[in-house]
Amino acid sequence: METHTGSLEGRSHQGDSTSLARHPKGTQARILLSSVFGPYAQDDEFGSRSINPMELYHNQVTRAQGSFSLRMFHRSWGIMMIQENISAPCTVLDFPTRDDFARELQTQKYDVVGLSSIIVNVRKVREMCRMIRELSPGSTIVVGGHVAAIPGVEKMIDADHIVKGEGIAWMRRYLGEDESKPIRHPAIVSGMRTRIMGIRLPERKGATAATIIPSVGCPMGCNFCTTSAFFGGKGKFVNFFETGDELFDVMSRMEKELKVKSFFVMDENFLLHRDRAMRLLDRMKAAHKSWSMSVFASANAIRKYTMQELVELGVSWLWMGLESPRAGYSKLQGSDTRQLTRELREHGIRVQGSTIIGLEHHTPDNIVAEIEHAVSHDTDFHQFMLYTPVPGTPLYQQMAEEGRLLADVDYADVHGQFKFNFKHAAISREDSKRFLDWAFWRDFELNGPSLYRISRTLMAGWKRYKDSPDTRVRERFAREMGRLNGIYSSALWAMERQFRKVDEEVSGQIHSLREEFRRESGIVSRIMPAVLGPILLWTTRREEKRLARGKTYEPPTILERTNWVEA
Ligand code: B12
Ligand code: SF4
Repeated sequence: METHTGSLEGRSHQGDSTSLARHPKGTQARILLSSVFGPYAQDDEFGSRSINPMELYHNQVTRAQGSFSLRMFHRSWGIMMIQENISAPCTVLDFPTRDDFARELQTQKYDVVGLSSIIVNVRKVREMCRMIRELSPGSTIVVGGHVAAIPGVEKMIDADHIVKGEGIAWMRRYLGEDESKPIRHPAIVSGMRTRIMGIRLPERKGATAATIIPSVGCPMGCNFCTTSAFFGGKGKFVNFFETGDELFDVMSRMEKELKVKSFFVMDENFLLHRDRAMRLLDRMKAAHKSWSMSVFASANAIRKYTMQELVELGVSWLWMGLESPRAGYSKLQGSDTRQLTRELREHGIRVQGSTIIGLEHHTPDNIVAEIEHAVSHDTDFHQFMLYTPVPGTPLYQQMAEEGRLLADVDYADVHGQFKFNFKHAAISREDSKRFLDWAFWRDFELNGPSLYRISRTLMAGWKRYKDSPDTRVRERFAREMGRLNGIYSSALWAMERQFRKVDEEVSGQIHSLREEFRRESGIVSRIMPAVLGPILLWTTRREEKRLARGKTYEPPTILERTNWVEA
């Protein structure tokens, strides 16, 4: 395993060199690993922001889509990975409230409390360190995750160790364990509490994909990319599973444990490692696995595969950067991303585009055209983010040297969904938010709800592959189509009616797709919309009203113990 860990010194009176640090109790030490406290979707003095909820889609992808927005939560996988790979008694506390956190510190005795955070939540980390000192003064405080990249963070929070980069190896070393032992992957259900159109979808075992984390970091090293920078930067990354064989074994284990056939592969650029992916495909073919996979990949990495290879691999959802071709990122080199997106969708691969607003060459005169270009990809989902120099990245370094970082911006607002944190040559801070908001709105107005778009892509895939000679491929599309039969065809019925208010033309397109569903699918899909459609229309409208009144959603608090013995 290639690792890149480093450290900043913690409290000066402790004064140890973190890379040499060892806990005296070794694997007997009792460990608490916690994410930062909620609630998240509100404005408060600890840096929570109502526009920054603990949700992926609603935060940065479908946030302008009102009641059609896809709502769900994801666990804190970093601390789950660490917990699974140490033999000390360990508790993971995910999404606690401050009271939950205080109670856990008071009712259990912990030798080590590890906090995981990203930069926006640094003030919560400061408060949690304060609480630990007060409520559990004997505990050693370890802080990890992206928050560690803030320059001078050791002066902002009262921690003993601040760990930059990969944390499993660090924690193993700290507890005196063999850090080169193979990584054991925890069983992770990728999402929870999914809501669409005002209803919470039932949670059946196996219905939600398993998350697989093959590696962290990305060797492409784009200048703004915080995950690439945090795990070593250009040319570097940390592989947890080097080979296709190892990945196949992990996925087979997850298939058994979680009863899943679909996987959310959390790797910044999964398709870049072609040998690993192709070996995985060989094993899948040999074992007749008709799995589906959601992956992140850059356009140049996708181009290394034929459509047939992608379909056989089971790639069913792809997250891809669509930065302006004028920005000159090497990951886009030689790609016509519009044509690529169209082609992928024709093969049933749902595309999530990601576009950066406020690149150096953007001006008030050209930004509208650039957004129109992005939106014209007609991807299934579209994420928009402000160009943001984030501590730890080459871009941050460059902006600091050029004196362009704005001094008075709170870290809680440096998340790419609010306003610039730097001086742009042509676009003002206020306008940055206006353009960003407009991009989300324009994508929704022109292309319709993402829920409709994914149904359309799936239909294209189904029509193309329903008679495929490859049984693995055929089975996968039948499975995915089967899932759409009931609830999605009813959702289309409700969407068609509700969207008439926004755009008649899109509503008409939804109607045509619904007709296609009627023709292509079974009896369920013909009858169900008549019953469930009106109910969904009612829940959709109820949800619109709730959202207008300021309704937000919070993840549940989760507590999990491993190797546990009561103290
Ligand atoms: C899943 C995810 C989420 C989930 C929730 C995660 C959670 N429960 O907190 C959701 C979707 C809700 C989310 C939301 C947001 N996210 Co997010 N998210 C991710 C994502 C895609 C995966 C994280 C992950 O699990 N990675 C894999 C694990 C293994 O890596 P890891 O978490 O970094 O953990 C390793 C090390 O950091 C370290 N470590 C971590 N914790 C600890 C603790 C200790 C004690 C130690 C020793 C070590 C350690 O060891 C781990 C193993 O090596 C990352 C991108 C990425 N590829 O990492 C972005 C990312 C973390 N998110 C990011 C951002 C900015 C956000 C948002 C602000 C949204 C936005 N506008 O972009 C919101 C914030 C919400 C909020 N209110 O806090 C940024 C963070 C930037 C930064 N430098 O701080 C990232 C890096 C994406 C990016 N490239 O910009 N996110
Ligand atoms: S290709 Fe994507 S993940 Fe890799 S460095 Fe660039 S932005 Fe980051």
